[in-house]
Amino acid sequence: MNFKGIIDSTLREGLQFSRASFNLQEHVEIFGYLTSIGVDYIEVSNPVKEEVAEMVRRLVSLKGKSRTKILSHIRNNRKDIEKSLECQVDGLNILCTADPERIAALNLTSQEYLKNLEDNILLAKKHKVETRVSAEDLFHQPFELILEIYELADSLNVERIGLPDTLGTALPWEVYEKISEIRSRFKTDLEVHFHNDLGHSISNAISALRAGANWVDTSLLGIGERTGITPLSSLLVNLYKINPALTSRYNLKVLTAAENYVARICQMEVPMNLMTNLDNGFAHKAGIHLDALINFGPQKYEPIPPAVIGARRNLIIKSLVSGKTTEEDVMTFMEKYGQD
Ligand code: HCA
Ligand code: CU
Repeated sequence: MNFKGIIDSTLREGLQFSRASFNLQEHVEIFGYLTSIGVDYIEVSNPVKEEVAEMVRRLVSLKGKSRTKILSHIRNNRKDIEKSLECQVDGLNILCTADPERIAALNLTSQEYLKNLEDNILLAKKHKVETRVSAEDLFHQPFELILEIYELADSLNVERIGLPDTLGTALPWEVYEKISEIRSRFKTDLEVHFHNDLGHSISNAISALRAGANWVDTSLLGIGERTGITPLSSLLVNLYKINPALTSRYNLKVLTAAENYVARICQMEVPMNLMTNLDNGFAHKAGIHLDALINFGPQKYEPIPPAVIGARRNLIIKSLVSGKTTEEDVMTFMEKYGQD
């Protein structure tokens, strides 16, 4: 596995979530959580819109000494690049299309579209900003044209090539095969982006890493267009379980507070399938589970201690399914283990 880091898109993909509309203050708070977790890149929306540019300039001014870099997510479009440069972002995440209908709708031939891309990458390079080029809907659009986009980007030495499963329909083994094939063709770093429509956004990210991808796009809670993308907490917990050294530069303890904050401002619950959900992430209810926990220790029914991600246990007694565990048992257990 050659995992190099995380590109968090809560402030771009996340803003496309139906319930999200972060104001300036909320942008700043989310930015604070992400930099304290220590994600490598933060992707922001396209500053070609002046209201977005204002937020981006503010985040750039707050960046200070944090090692997190800011990337603007833009189209294959000169104006978007010029506006991003004005905002002094560290890099550009250029999203391209290989869809013949979309290119025709721009009144361009695919050769003209590629020529524009070449000019745009060269403009970015001239200003010494990092550049990533991705092709929307990798799993459905014509692969020959996608490869032409990647080959051009690769020949101009972009920092990363982006591989998005835009519709969220790829299965983990298809991801493994496709990423392996693209890995064998290019030396450039590969960035992957998985939507969750069929529920595979986490497994697909892990499969892609196993196949040689280097960078993963995430968002807090996984929020994004439709069912969203790979949740930051889930990706980090997976990497921690694979090998704690993979996550040693991140502060996982902030994950629970960060995801609960985003849930609050989106006026929603943390989804029950995330470990950062304080009600159920580390809840223990069945008599058999409670007995084992109390007699043998929490590792009997916990994949990681809650303290790792700043979460907490919830031991539920006196329910229809619980056995004879008493309040005293729970207190003794909590005194012994805390959240570790
Ligand atoms: C979208 C675009 C995108 C872009 C991903 C990328 C996708 O549909 O809003 O820049 O690589 O899922 O294709 O998020
Ligand atoms: Cu997306």
